[in-house]
Amino acid sequence: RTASRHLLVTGGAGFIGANFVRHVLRTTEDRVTVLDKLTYAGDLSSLAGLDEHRMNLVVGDVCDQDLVHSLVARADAVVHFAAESHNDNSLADPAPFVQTNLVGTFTLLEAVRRHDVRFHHVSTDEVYGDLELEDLARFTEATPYNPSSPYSASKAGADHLVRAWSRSFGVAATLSNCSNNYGPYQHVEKFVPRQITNVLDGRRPKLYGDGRNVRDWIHVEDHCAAVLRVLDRGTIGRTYLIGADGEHDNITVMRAILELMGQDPAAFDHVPDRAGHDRRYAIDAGAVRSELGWSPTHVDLRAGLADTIEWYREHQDWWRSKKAVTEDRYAETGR
Ligand code: NAD
Ligand code: TDX
Repeated sequence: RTASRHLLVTGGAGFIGANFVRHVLRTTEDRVTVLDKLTYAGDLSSLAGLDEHRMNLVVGDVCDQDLVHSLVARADAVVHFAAESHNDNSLADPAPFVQTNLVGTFTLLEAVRRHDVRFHHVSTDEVYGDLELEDLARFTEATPYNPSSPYSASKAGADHLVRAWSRSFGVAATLSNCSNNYGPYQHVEKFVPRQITNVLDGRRPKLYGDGRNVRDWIHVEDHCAAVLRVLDRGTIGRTYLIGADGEHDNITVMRAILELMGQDPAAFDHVPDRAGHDRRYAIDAGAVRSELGWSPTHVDLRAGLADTIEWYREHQDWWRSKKAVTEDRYAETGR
């Protein structure tokens, strides 16, 4: 690994991207340029307080070919987080998912091909579809793709583009598919921060369907450390699955949040289920553990949730302006 690199981080003002930029500045000598469109999901203040000599933000679109080419030409590596990321939004309006997730990834791939730049693509376990609750299987790098939602289909398509550009054009790419993240700077539309901020606001938390859907939770810091590990030591052309053995059903996570916040664990509403709602995700992260020597540090979900609750309590100025708009959007769909 070279001593100091210049990384281009797309989507660096979003949840995982901002945590990644902070992780890189804390643990390496690298410099970072963030390319972010600052959609409803991006927030300048998620990058506040960082060393201006090592991090700069370019506000722009990953689909903007000229801009992407000029930035990629000046980078040693690209880490691609930018995406439309929320399943519910993809059911309401899939268009930006196809545009950003597919055309955006294509635009970056053409640029790294032309300028011969290392590329890491950040993706999701949702490309594999879902597992049965009764099934003991977990997703591996060999699991066939079977996405359910417009979001996961657009991410699956993007993954296929990356693999094709790697194989056909020799682009120096790696991919990672991670399970559900939680932690600071996550938009209040997502499950964990939505319920925490509901409680802080005196609203009742909302559980979709029967709440037995299982997600495999990982703290965002552990995901960021794994992505950096793949960028540094991953084998070119390969896919790595990232997860922290954190399977829990939604109702269990809901009750834990309520208990940790001093509420009655039954004080939530049941709301109509999400269309096409995936039942269970579970990641076998054996390769990233054994081959790359990564392991998660936040292994206790309750402790991680307690820290996250504390963060949202202390950073009301960060989420307050997003909350009303988000809940108005949910109200339109009865959720
Ligand atoms: P997020 O929605 O919080 O952030 C996305 C960021 O991308 C925002 O800052 C937004 O402004 C930016 N963006 C959107 N469209 C853009 C465009 N056209 N050009 C430039 N920037 C644009 O998402 P997140 O949860 O941080 O997810 C980041 C990545 O990680 C995504 O690729 C997602 O698929 C993947 N992922 C997320 C999770 C999870 O649990 N959140 C799990 C696995 C993988
Ligand atoms: O209010 C809610 N109530 C509820 O029961 C919300 C917002 C969600 N849910 C359920 C749906 C899911 O089973 O909680 C679970 C988690 O929901 P989300 O936070 O919307 O995440 P999910 O759909 O699982 O997708 C997430 O993980 C994989 C990210 O949003 C994706 O970007 C990532 O790829």
